[in-house]
Amino acid sequence: MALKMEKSKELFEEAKKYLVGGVNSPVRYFKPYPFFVEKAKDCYLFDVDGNKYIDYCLAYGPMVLGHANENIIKAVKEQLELGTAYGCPTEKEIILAKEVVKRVPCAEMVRFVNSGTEATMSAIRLARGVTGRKKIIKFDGAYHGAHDYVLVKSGSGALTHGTPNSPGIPEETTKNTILVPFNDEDAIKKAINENKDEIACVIVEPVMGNVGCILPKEGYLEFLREITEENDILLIFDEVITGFRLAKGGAQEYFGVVPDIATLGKILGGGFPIGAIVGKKEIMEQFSPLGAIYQAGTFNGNPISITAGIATLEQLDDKFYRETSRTAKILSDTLRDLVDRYNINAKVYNIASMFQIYFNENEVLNYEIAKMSDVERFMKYFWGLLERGVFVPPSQFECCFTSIKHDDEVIDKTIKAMEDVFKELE
Ligand code: HOZ
Repeated sequence: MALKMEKSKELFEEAKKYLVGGVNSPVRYFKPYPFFVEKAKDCYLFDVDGNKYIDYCLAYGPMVLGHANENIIKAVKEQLELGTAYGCPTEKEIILAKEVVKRVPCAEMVRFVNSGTEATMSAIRLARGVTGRKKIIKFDGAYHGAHDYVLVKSGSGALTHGTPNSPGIPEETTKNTILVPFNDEDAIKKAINENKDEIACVIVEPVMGNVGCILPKEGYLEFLREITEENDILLIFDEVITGFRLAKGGAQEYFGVVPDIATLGKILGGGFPIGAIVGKKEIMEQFSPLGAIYQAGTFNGNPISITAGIATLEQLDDKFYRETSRTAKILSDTLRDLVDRYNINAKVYNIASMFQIYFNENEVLNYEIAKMSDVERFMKYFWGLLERGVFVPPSQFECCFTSIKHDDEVIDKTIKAMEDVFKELE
């Protein structure tokens, strides 16, 4: 290995004794061992062996302002002095909720939770409670967090580590989860026809960001909106990744398709744990204490995450969207050029600040096609970049992100690293 990683190796050996697989989330593990981070600033991660990496993983999405953002630090420090959890409401929750409602088209009301997983779990419960129906439709390869309703044919670490259907989930729990391929109108029509009046919701990542970066075909999200409306099925956009990223109002603003419910997370917490369920008033009011659908949590709306969220959204101006989209496009175009120049079987996808290369000869429209990618070649690309100081998520089935701190100098360094890596990719 060209990289000096002795200290990381030592820490990994120690970590394995106490932490399952040496990590606290499977996506963080890669062979032979991951680097251990000492600190992070702007678009850089610094590891315990003194290596510095340009970071395109960005903690799997939240750090769009870069690491250790000054305004967030200042706001959170002030809040720390005032207390970290009250179990009582605060004015700041109203401030952040108002910001969310102002930006996100479907959001008339908000419930803050602590992770994207909690958000999708509660959103599905809400949809089932409101409609009185049990079945849900989910897309093959979509990842909506690590809870039982949705951990079937799932993406992200579950796919990377070869367990898209997790043992430990009773089939009774997932027998009501109907799976269909993404971007396939006939498949979902068929599923709806075969389960008439039984489906509570369709849950979809408008851009599939947990199996790489799969874009919806033109008109596909509009089609989902129409077919769900026609069949009194609630449409849930899981915008944990796309929320506040594709546009101020997320994918629903970007594509002009407004769901009934949306789930948010990642960017919303500015690097602190958060999730949110948002939606139309008459739906959201079915949550307890107004309605009977129970949803609760000691740290829901905790003042630290809320403070960081306010300080984050304040900084997401037009320049932020313009710049993060511009840099992600430059890198995507670079990869496409390199694919052509070296005649590599690969496809590159990009939208706003998201991008990914698939080592795959086919257009990647869904999970089945994504799975045909050459993951060994991807890991060669990953290591080539890492050895040159560029960190992309260590899986073919994750997505890269740019932050506002990825300036032209950083992008040029990345391009140089990509060019060098492609020279070695056979
Ligand atoms: N959505 C993230 C990865 N695609 C989750 C990160 C994790 O599992 O740790």
